[in-house]
Amino acid sequence: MLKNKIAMSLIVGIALAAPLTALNYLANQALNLPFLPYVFFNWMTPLIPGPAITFGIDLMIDTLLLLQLNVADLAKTAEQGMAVMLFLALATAAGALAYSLNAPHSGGERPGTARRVAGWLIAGGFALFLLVLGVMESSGTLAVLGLSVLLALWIGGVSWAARRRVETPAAVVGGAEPDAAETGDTHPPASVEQLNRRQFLVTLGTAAATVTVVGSGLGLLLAADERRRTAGAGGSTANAADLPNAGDPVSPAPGTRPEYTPIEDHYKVFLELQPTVIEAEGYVLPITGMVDNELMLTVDDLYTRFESFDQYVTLSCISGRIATTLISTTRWTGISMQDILAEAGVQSGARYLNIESGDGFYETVPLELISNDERIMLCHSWDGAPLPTDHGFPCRIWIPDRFGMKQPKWIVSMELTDVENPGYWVERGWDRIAQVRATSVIDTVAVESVGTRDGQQIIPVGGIAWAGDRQISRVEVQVDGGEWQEARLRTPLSETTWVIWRYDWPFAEGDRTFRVRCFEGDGTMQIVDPADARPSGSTGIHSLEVEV
Ligand SMILES: Nc1nc2c(c(=O)[nH]1)N[C@H]1C(S)=C(S)[C@@H](COP(=O)(O)O)O[C@H]1N2
Ligand SMILES: [Mo]
Repeated sequence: MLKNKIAMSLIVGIALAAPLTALNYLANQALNLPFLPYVFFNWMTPLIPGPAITFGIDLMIDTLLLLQLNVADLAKTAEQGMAVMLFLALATAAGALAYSLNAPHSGGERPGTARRVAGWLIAGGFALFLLVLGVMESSGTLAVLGLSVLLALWIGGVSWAARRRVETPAAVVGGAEPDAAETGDTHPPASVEQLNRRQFLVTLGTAAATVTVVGSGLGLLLAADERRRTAGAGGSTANAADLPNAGDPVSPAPGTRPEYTPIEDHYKVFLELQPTVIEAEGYVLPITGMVDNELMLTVDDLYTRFESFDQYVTLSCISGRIATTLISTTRWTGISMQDILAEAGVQSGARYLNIESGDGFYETVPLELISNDERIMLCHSWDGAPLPTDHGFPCRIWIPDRFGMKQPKWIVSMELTDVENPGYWVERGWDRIAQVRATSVIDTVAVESVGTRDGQQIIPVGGIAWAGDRQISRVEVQVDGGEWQEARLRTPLSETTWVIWRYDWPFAEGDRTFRVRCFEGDGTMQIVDPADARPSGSTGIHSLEVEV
């Protein structure tokens, strides 16, 4: 009987949680209401200790790699899926508890007041908590009203389910029930009870399934439509012929990644489950604290008030493993942080620039770094167009030779201070400086592109090497543990971008293992001892086995 009751409670819980989630998703797509599973997840993740997050992320990446899936593409989707599952589990638990405290005992009598009150406190508390989280995310009238209605419907569902199970047996069985219980003759009420239970389950199941399928189906249609509309925008304007190294004699081996990443393929990393949207209208960037003149920069100011300049930039994520796909190259346009700070007038004693972002991310840049490096820029455009939303509209900072974690996107405020305020990921155990580590990767062993050179048949092998702003002086390739051979280097797009290398391998058939290593501008070899990404970025040699 107890098992029965637990099963019934769980069924009721999930039958209410699923339509709640589906309707919320539809309202999110149609009316821009906050999507509670994401809101909850975003609220929860900063509270989790750093090592636990890293463990979770590692587990996810391992799983994706094991399934041979593209980590850069799928990590966010997997995380979103987890957020929805977690929310479904929580809402099911809350609904099941509230229901079981309110539903009739096996004999049909109502539970005592204390139990019922506890049930309503759980349901009401859960709904109120979600409402508060939702309103913190978006406090518009529509959002408040919409979420209230959704959550009220959910509470109504719990109440309906509990009452139906109380009233129906009484109505059908009438006054006979106590007698039956007394004489121990439970047979007739039990079969009525069974019928009643079946009907209840059918009604509940049909209603839940219908709302869930229709709600999530419509929501997914709207989402697909939105993707189609936004996909048309943007697109790379860069033409290979316009790139600064056009005509370089070293051409990439076939299968090497594009030297200039199309914007739509640029890797993306952000804390929350969805990118932060900042509207241009009404946006101001306050630059405050230890300055003589506080500045309030509008989006227009970003484009026109200072002189803009271009830099080709390779950006990478510190959490990537050897040969990570979390690395890309494009053209950044922005204004020098030195110019901005000159206009603000830095007061003596100021030592740090604290930056805050629209998604709650934060970082600190030492002012000394800025005054020594005019390349540090407040970037407003990529590839000749305003920064895409996903990549930080309206502005983000660029700091040469640092991993992405030091470089906030969606900047909403800057404050000059004399106290260091460790950044978001620094506080979670990652490197305080996060200087780029030299890395080299084999993209291709182009077995389909056999050629001849000096009478010898060759197979082009190629890839990238990168060392932040420290440049690459040499790349070497090794086959099956033989001598290290020097590859040819293509002139990079800038001193801070990756270098495309190519090695024309005099081939010999068989299963071959290729390894690559690079040397920095001053001759320092990349670190070849393998190390995990955490805390300072992964090191080690990339190797690739190929059947030739
Ligand atoms: N506001 C904000 N800025 C951020 C992040 C973030 O989550 N929020 N992630 C950082 C990290 S870890 C990386 S690797 C880069 C990624 O930039 P991209 O998504 O444009 O490639 O942004 C950095 N700046
Ligand atoms: Mo990152």
